[in-house]
Amino acid sequence: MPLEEYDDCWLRYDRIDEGDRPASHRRYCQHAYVSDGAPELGAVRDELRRGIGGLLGREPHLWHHPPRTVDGFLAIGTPDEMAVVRDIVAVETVESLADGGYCMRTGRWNGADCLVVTAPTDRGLVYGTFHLLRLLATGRPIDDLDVIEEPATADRLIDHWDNPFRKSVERGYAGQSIFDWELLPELRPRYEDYARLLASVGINGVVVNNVNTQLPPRESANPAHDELEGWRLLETRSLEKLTSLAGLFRRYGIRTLLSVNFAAPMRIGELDTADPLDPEVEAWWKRKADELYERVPDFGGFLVKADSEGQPGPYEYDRDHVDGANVLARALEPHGGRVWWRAFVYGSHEDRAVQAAETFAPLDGEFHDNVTVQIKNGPIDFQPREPVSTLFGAMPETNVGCELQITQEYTGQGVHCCYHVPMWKEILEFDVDGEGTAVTDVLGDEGEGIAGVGAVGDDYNWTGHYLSQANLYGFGRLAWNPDLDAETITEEWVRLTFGTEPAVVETVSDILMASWEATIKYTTGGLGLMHMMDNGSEFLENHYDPSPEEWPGYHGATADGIGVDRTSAGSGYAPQFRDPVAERYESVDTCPEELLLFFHHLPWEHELEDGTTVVQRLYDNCFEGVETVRELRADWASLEGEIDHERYRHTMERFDEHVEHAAIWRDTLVSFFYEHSGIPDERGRVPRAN
Ligand code: GCV
Repeated sequence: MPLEEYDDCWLRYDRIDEGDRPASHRRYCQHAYVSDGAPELGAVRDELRRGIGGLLGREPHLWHHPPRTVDGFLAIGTPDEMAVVRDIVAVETVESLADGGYCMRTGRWNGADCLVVTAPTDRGLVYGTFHLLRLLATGRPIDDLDVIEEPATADRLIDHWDNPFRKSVERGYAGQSIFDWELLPELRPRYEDYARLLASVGINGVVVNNVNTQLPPRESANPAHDELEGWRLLETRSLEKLTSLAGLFRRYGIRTLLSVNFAAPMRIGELDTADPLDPEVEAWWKRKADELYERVPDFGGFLVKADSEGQPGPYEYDRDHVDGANVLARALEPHGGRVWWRAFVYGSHEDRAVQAAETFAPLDGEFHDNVTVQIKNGPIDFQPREPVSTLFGAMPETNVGCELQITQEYTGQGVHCCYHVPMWKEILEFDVDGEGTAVTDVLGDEGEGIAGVGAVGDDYNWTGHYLSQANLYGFGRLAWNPDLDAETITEEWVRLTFGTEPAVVETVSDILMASWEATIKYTTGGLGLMHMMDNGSEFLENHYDPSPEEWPGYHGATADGIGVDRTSAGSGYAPQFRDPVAERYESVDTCPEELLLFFHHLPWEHELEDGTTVVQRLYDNCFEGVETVRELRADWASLEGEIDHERYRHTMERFDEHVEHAAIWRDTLVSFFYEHSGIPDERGRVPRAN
């Protein structure tokens, strides 16, 4: 009986029949010569055993020296460790690659065919190995390879919103946290498999605890939130636990980071202030950083939510975010650590959309080099669709990071199928200055990166919904290479997860690709409305059901129209963009329809480009969204017998609930639109009052 049971996700390595796979797989993969030394190379060997053993039915013979009598072998190592890789890939080519980059090339050496995987760093060898195994698992030939890969952005992080000691996960829909801080430093087998999943898609950092490190003083806080103790992870007695986890992640090239509490010098230390300009506070952070690095030499750094939703910050001392971030940065700097300082602030402006840029843009250029300002993709909060944050174009002199949400807080949580990759593509490709500078270009330098709010929990299937695993996979692949198109990532995930049968690949891919648009339609009506989810009586259980009446400030519905004026005549979000982007949003005529009501308050009968009125389009979209979900359910049903029963059945149950819940959304929204507008649906689908 295994210690723990859980799904293999996309690292299944199911045996492929000899006749169904290219001959090159066996030719190059029966013998492998892997250098040793670094912990990452142990991970490489283990993965080759698992992967090749599973896919080909026999583990490779692992050589310590290059085989002389074998024609066809795999060699994995850095150029300075292996003559064979130096002879097949020029050293300068390898050395020019960014950390994490790698080359894979076939060639001849000593009269034998061989395939080399090489990289300037051991972490790159891990990524190269996973890439090779991905080719094998998806049935691609490997006899003529010439691949050079490097990550588009330096840091690719998963931010866990896990509450240590409680084991709960804020906005987690897959059970409790996989991290057991009571048990640590003892390690669970699951941690290693988690590290493998992350490394296989190029993730190189994990923040292990929630940005909410203490109870925020909210009226609606529930008892589950009362004991948030993430701040305790900085205590000396917790560091042994962190050390053990960090050692495990290190083997897969992943650095460990912590969310810290800005008031730690008071909560953990004996100080009576956390004022960032107080010399004793400065000294406290330095001592703490030294202590941490003594145990975890490759510690990644701190993530901080300050002066946001009740978390402490520099404002209490009349200091600003620069003062706050820089004191931590100075402590981490000698050790190569980084501060990820979140720009998620709201509460002081009537329209929260404008606040982050008003607060942070004036501070551009003042943050230390080892500070990254971490910006949520949009100005509100991970809505099904919202415009891109203006901050990406407003801090040219600052390292910035983009925060995306993998977990589906506002997109159906653990029940709805909503694939985020097409949304992330739209965000990452957004042209911030109208001159072709995409969000990804802004994230390209050293010290910049992408963080995804994690989705995994202790459930058998990791993410609550089997299809949500695709969001974790897709996040990693896009963070590595934002130029990959959504279809490629999707097909790759489906083939790895459900096998290569064409009908299955096509059906599952189509379901995923259609799901986000459908979610937008029934949860917002499209046209740029958002945040019509319930606030709930239970803080952690909200944002699932529809409740548009609760949020007049977000949708702006009145008897005469709907939408919020965020132009220069309104709250001023549109003019925070750089021209010509600002101009495009400013005018009703040029604002893209999918964001129209985010930027403009318009009469219900305002005519859209095709002559449909606003209210009619909202009705139509709500109905269409639910119709699509019904079709997705039917498509999934067609897979019965084509995939294993457990995953078929579980996902089918989710679709049953998804269809029902999407219809509740539709009925609530169309009734709401009808009640405010008084205009009936011209197609006679009479809205039902709730
Ligand atoms: C971690 C939203 C979420 C909170 C989350 C917060 C944040 O408000 O609902 O659960 O807290 O964003 O990103 O800090």
